[in-house]
Amino acid sequence: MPADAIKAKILLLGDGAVGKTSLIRRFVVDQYSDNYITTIGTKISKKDVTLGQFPREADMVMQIWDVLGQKGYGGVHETAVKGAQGVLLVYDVTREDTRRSMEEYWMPMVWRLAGKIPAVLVGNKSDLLESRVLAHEYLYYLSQKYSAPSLMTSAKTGDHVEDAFRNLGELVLASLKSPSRRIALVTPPQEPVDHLIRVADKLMTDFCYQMGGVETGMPIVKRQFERAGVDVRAPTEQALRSAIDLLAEVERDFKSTAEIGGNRQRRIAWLEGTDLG
Ligand code: G3D
Ligand code: MG
Repeated sequence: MPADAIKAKILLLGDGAVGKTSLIRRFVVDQYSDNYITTIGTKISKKDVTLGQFPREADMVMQIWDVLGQKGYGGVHETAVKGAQGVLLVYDVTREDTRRSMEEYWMPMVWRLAGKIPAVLVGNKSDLLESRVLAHEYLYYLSQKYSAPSLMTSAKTGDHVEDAFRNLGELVLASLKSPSRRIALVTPPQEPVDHLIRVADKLMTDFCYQMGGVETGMPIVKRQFERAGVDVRAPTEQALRSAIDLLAEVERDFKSTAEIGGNRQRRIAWLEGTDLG
């Protein structure tokens, strides 16, 4: 990629298990695996693409953010959505609830945090559909409703995966050429979030903040959460307590004893519900 390539932050959002991680794997390394590993926090990949038509092509470095699909992780999601230039909103064409939650949860979240940024709607797992007619009609309806392109993909066969990312790339390119003022929209209030999920969310965002960012912080959080046995879908108090201890252990390499003690105390206070800001 030439040095003047455009850099764009692209984000995938949608419920757990709709295929976000698989779509990124397919697009970035052209592979597919059946092993389902819940994404913890955020993972960032890069892919170079050439967009536009000859002779006016443009190079773009896509920084692709894979974000955990568990609802309630407001801090983690906010960090990911802020500053994003484009979003792939993904649902699973075989699970109606994931389409509803794309419309009722993920889209409003993007609008609230980043305004109306370029978006492409993706109905994934098309290989599992028996009749594609209805699914296509539905996709068309969504596309009209939100004035956004929509595609049916399969990360498994690779069908339309590249199209989805390139489509978004083109939209981002166009929006960078004629920037419009983006107004964050007011969206309906969300359901209250489980206390332990809020704590897990705060631990992730707090640690990443202390480490100077998601790229450095999140891989560490992920490792320690795994060691502590934290299930991000339903974290237990005990697992979070042990994650707090493990994070403190990591901090021993580069923080003062006083700082580590302070961090630990603050995190325990969140867990015990005495202070959740
Ligand atoms: P997520 O990152 O959105 O949570 P994943 O989703 O990419 O981890 O995928 C969740 C499950 O759906 C995985 O299967 C994965 O293999 C499967 N999957 C993803 N995309 C497709 C697709 O296009 N077609 C089919 N048939 N399956 C897909 P398991 O079985 O491990 O749950
Ligand atoms: Mg995932």
